[in-house]
Amino acid sequence: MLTLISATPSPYARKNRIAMIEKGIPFDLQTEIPWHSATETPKYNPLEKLPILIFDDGRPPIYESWYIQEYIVRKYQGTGPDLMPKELDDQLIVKKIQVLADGACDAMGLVFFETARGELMSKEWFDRQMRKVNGVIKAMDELVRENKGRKFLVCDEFSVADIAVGAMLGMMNMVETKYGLIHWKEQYPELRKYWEMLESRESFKETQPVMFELTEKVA
Ligand SMILES: N[C@@H](CCC(=O)N[C@@H](CS)C(=O)NCC(=O)O)C(=O)O
Repeated sequence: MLTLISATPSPYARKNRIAMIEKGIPFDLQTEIPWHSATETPKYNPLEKLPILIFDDGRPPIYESWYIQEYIVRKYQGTGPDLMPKELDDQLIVKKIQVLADGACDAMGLVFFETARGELMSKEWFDRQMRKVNGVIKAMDELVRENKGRKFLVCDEFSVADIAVGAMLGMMNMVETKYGLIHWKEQYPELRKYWEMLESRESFKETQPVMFELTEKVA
């Protein structure tokens, strides 16, 4: 049996959870707060980050969400949907979309900890990260509009690119609802429609992000 170390708000772990649910791969979920001292993440990953996929047969654990997606897609080819187009050029487009979606999540993570610094918060740093977030959201909206009514981003087939963008927008929705830091849904109605279509899938419904409260000082 596989175990995924995950956190309830993590868009990264959500991607892996969605991919495994879509493919019908059974796994146990180990939910943690990676910022707290009780986390098991350093035991498995020197970067001390989740998601981490643990095997029960002695194989070393793997980490980094895009790498886990790669593992799921390649090792479970033939189990459930491919989640990856057949042609190399299309695969490379999928990976480029993943880079942007993950980068937006990284920038929003930095914003989150910057705002926690209170008076020490750097407005320049905050604005720089928000530019990245808004830039990626705009680029994703362009992609959806260029797609002209096709349901999914690459080859009109559901893939890990859609999972990455959906998880990223889910994070942005949570941030918008809880902190009001961004307002993308009114600005980009087409992107919103695409995101809502993704969120209506069972795998997305089962993995709704939920923010946790940090009780230990992190930054
Ligand atoms: N690039 C990594 C990012 C993972 C990441 O930032 N995870 C957060 C939780 S959402 C974490 O574990 N942070 C703990 C830390 O950075 O110390 C991935 O895609 O897996």
